[in-house]
Amino acid sequence: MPEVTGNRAGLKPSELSALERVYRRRVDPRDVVSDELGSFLCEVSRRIGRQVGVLISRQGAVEHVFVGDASRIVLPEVGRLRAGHGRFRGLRLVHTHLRNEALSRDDLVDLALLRLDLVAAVGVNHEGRPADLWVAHLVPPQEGKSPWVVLPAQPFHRAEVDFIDLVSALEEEFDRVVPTGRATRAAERAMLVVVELGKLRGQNSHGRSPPALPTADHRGRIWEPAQGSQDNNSRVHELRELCRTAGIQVVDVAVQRRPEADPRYLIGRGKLEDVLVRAMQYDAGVLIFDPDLTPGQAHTIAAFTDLKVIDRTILILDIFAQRARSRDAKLQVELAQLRYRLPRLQEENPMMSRLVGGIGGRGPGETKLEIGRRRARERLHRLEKDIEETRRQRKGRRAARAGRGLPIVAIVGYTNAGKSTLLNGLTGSEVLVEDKLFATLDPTTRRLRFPRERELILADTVGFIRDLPKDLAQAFHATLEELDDADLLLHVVDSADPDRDAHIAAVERILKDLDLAETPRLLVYNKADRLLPEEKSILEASGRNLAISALDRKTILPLLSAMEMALWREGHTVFARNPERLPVPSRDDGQRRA
Ligand SMILES: Nc1nc2c(ncn2[C@@H]2O[C@H](COP(=O)(O)OP(=O)(O)OP(=O)(O)O)[C@@H](O)[C@H]2O)c(=O)[nH]1
Ligand SMILES: [Mg+2]
Repeated sequence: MPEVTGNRAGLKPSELSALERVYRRRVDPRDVVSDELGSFLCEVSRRIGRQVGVLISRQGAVEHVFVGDASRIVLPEVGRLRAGHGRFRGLRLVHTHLRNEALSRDDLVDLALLRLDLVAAVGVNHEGRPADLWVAHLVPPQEGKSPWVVLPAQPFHRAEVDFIDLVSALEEEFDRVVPTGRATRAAERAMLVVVELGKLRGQNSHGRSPPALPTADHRGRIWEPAQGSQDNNSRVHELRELCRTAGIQVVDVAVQRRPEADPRYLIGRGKLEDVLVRAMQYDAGVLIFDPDLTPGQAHTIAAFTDLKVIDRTILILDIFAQRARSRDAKLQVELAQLRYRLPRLQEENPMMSRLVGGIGGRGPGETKLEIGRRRARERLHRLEKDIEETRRQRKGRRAARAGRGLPIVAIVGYTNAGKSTLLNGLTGSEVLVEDKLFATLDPTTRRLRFPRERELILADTVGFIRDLPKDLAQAFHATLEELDDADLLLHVVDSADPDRDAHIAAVERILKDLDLAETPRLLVYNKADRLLPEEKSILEASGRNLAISALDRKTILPLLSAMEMALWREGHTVFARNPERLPVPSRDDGQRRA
């Protein structure tokens, strides 16, 4: 005989065995609950002064019997993991309410999160008999509408709810609104949770309020009136792009502003419940948070739900893991993943155990991520050693290259700005170009020959992103060290991106962190073909900006001259970082300089 669970403490053996016998009862599938069962539950509830609940299957069998206290009941663990198919769990909750009170918020949240067929409360009257029947069921998602419908209370013995009719009508309706036969699995369907902390409405990211009317500032930039959620929009947009790159379908976005993060859940608990309910409605299998979760938040949220819980950094790491091709890149990504995960690897961390495989849990190559703390630490040390080794090798290669005395020009910039396209355009190469974030992980270098036997080395680099995850920045430091040797940086900007200025600022910040603030650079406004002519002329007005289209070779010519000018000013090589390096022999000056 299955057990009665919940708040059993202090119940008499006779009361317990009466409750156990409930498992033998059957209910007509058409009834929400039979008269007999309803009456019995009320009677016992009254006697023990606690709520009593049952979960009933579609066939009318009692699957669980459990006990609460006078005003609440906690459902047994029925496994919140979504069943393979079908929208509802095939179980309904029927429980008693000792003061004949209406369904509580807890009841409704349980209904939604467990995807119950419906939830019903049988009110107990002062004689211990059924008073009213309170019923609620889920409805398909509709913007601005609550996810459930609470039916008006009906006197228990005259209640008219045909359970089978109701549930089949609901299933049909859900299928119409959110078809189950869609291409993506729940595991690839995500709900985004974006939280903006500590900012007041109308302030931009620097805490300054832009003027109320569109005005041009001293640099000719147009300030739009404050949009309020402008900053959020760009964050949501970027998170969506990351999802697209990772192959995740975004089904819904929740945005919350709050003065500070909730220490336990990042967003408040009530908001988290709302998010989970919506995720259920849209059949999402993944929650993605931005900003990143602390290890503690990740743990508590994951314990709250069976959805996969990840954050922006895990998502970026996941993309990197998918894209890493060379041994170097794979080592670096794995190191970054381990560094991020180690503090989150607690004993039985539900977040981690659920991360194994699939989105957020993909490692580069064959690596498994489900390792324990000790193994993780060992692996980390091993990786650090290996990376140090490859770093030495690279250093050797770089020294050899430097020995050849060619100036080095590195293409840097925000991800998807068109860096690889520009490398291809300049050198006629065919480096992978994609309209996705982080297409390039492995730096490519090419030689570029100018007339007059001038030659340089052009290096493509990994794209930057706002709030570049620290672990990732560290792991890629080795690759980015190549930038240390650069004589000139081409900072490529997607000029048609509405977040252009924020991207420029993010790149500048990262360059500064990498100690490259002093390296000469050319700001290259790419994708000018996507600009309106007047926008283009505003950009070019300063005279120093280059507006090009990397796809169109003839627009690149001025950039070539600018590079030549910067490196061989007046026919002399100007080596920014390594003035001691051997110069390029060139016919017109004939002499060698030291
Ligand atoms: N319209 C237009 N599209 C461009 C231009 N340059 C690049 N693109 C497109 O922008 C997308 C990204 O180009 P990539 O060269 O891969 O960009 P990237 O900066 O190397 O990106 P990551 O390596 O991912 O950081 C591709 O779809 C390109 O075709 C341009 O001048 N005009
Ligand atoms: Mg690239």
